[in-house]
Amino acid sequence: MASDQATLSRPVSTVDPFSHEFLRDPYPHHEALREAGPVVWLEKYGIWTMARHQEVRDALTDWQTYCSSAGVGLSDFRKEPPWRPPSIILEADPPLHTRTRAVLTRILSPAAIKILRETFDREAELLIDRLVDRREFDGIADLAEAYPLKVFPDAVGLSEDGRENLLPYGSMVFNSFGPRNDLFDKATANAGPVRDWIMSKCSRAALAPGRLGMQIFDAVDAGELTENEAGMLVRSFLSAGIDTTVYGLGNALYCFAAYPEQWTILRENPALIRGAFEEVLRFEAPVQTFFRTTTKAVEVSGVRIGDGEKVLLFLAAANRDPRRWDKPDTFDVRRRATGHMTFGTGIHGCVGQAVARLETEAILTALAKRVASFELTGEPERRLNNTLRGFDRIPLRVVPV
Ligand code: OVV
Repeated sequence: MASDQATLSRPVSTVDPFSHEFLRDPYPHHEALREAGPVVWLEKYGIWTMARHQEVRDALTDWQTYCSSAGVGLSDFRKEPPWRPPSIILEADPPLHTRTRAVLTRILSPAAIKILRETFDREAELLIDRLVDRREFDGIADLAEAYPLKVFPDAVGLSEDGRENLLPYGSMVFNSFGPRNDLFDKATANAGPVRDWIMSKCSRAALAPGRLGMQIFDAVDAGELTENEAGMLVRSFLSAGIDTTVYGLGNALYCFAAYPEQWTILRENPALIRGAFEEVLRFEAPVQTFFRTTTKAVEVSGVRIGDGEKVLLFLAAANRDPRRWDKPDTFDVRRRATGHMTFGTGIHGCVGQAVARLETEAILTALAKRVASFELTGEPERRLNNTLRGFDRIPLRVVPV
């Protein structure tokens, strides 16, 4: 069994995808992993990885073979205890996933998003007006963090107090998908109080009536969820709904500061804003990776993967696979970028993606009205994370229209 020919000829890499060096500049490593083969053995962790578009997409679509219930990080929930009770949507398979997903799909439906738009647009305009009046600001703290931290918790129905716990919790969640390295240790150093605060906000009593959070509890009254499950789905909102959009907005600002001609194209034709956000997600994916675990032995392009093995899916590498994309390393807002893997695909494809688009379109639309160009007043500083790619600081000056 172990001396199987395909296993002996498997492509191998010694790279550590969670080292600082890799995370700082992943793109040469992505290329090496794509070129090494359709599926590559990572010696350092004893796991498989896929970095080509076709294989990543196929794995995400085949949830029967590539399951989520053993965790979507490196840690195998069948072998070691999870650091928190597993998410009942992200870290679940059908039939549990089907039931919880149906509730969030309804709460985040196009009709529900439409109701949020007016407030999200108004808050974006207020914030951008203030920042343009200031001229100079930090693109991360003052914009990419400030906006989602206002509009999303408001939409969920969270009270104002303690919202400073949301970013530390997100950092914990997304670093925990990687190995127990220095980034994980740093993010979880103050885990107790942050986790306690999060859980205290997940109860019916903590949520404002009528908002997204309480709508989850309405599903309890309708017999779709237990009270405990509803709290766990509110936790999913607070886990997945902030850092992802913070990193996405930050990466958008970075792209338009780095490629000013692309901002000019966008300003001259705001109809391109929707597609431009997809291109940001393709080009600088805020979510770089997720794992799956095999439920049976499977052959992928001539390589045998055994049962119960971890597979690291490189969403961000799929997004720049030259087999799929023309000039993959060029940031081009006119490109048809849909088909990128940043939101995933299949039954676990991002359920909140309409909220992410709503936030980004509101901000980019407000910026397009008031900002002729962005200038960096210093070097952007990266914030390293085992899953997310983005910045700690982007010192900006805007030139008003
Ligand atoms: C997509 C995502 C990321 C992080 C956490 C969760 C979901 C969750 O359901 O807790």
